[in-house]
Amino acid sequence: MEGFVIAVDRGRYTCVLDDAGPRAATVTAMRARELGRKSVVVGDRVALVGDTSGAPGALARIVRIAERSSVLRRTADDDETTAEGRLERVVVANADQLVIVSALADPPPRTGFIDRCLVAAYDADIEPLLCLTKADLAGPETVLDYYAELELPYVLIRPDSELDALRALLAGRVSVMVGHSGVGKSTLVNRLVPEAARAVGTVSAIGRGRHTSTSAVALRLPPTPGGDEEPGWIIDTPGVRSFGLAHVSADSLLHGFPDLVEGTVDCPANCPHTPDATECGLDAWVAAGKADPRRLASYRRLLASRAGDSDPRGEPESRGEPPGLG
Ligand SMILES: Nc1nc2c(ncn2[C@@H]2O[C@H](COP(=O)(O)OP(=O)(O)OP(=O)(O)O)[C@@H](O)[C@H]2O)c(=O)[nH]1
Ligand SMILES: [Mg+2]
Repeated sequence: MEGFVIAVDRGRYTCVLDDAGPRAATVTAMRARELGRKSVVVGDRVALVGDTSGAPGALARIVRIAERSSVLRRTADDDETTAEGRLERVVVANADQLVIVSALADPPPRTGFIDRCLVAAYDADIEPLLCLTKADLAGPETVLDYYAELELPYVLIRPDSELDALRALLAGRVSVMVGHSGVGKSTLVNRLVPEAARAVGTVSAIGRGRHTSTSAVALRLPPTPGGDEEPGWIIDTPGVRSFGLAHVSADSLLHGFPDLVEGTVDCPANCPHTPDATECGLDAWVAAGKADPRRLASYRRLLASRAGDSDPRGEPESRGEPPGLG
């Protein structure tokens, strides 16, 4: 039987069988020995044998993982010469859309983090969507101004807002939400999928969430009125503090900055684009008003963090991660 992995918990994989209706029981499975060390993650399409009845206590086995159409990865650190930098986590497989969730306040938006997510999205060939939550608390102008040069689709969310625009963007696709803890990912999932009943947390006084969600879960979106195609899936993930990019080559980092790409056409061969690269075309590009100097600064912070020159997060955040992601 073919299935789709919707949750992973301590060696047990929750799967839905293809062609099973939305009300069908889920199948609990373990990995078969023949998978070797290959990890199974949420979003994987798998082949199952054994007891796939979904009855209480039934246990199936995952014997094969289908080739993945995309793999969203992050590392614990940016520097691949360190153990942390080599610790790579696959966040999800087969996502078509990365929903970068950022609150406009409480916790405040961090464009450095969003930039990292964009790099990861373009690198994995997953389309990005910026989802700005808590629009009832602050306006989106500063964030949108920063991305003005990019054709980055976005949605604004407030507690009472209609979700039609977001639903239309999610329809028929596998979308994964990423963002800091407390930005409202699970709150939004609960609004999109009322029976999801994902736990939501409170944001502490210093503006940091408490990592309410501890593992990734895929939820089937309700059918769109009149639509008879597969309505799509939304994957809620635990909040992350950082989005390490050690797995992305220095050249590929630039893909996360499409507004800067054209500024590098006159660079000498093998230009590192760093501030000390005197012939780098990016300084002139920004001086001519073709891109926002803050975007160039963000790109160069990422370049520097790979070399271990600065705080890999580029942001004043402490280390440490909640368990369970990836
Ligand atoms: N004012 C306001 N509060 C919101 C909004 N969306 C979510 N919240 C609140 O923000 C808090 C955190 O929401 P969660 O949905 O748990 O955040 P999360 O991103 O899932 O957090 P983790 O699971 O820890 O990663 C809750 O108290 C929500 O009620 C919003 O649009 N406006
Ligand atoms: Mg959550």
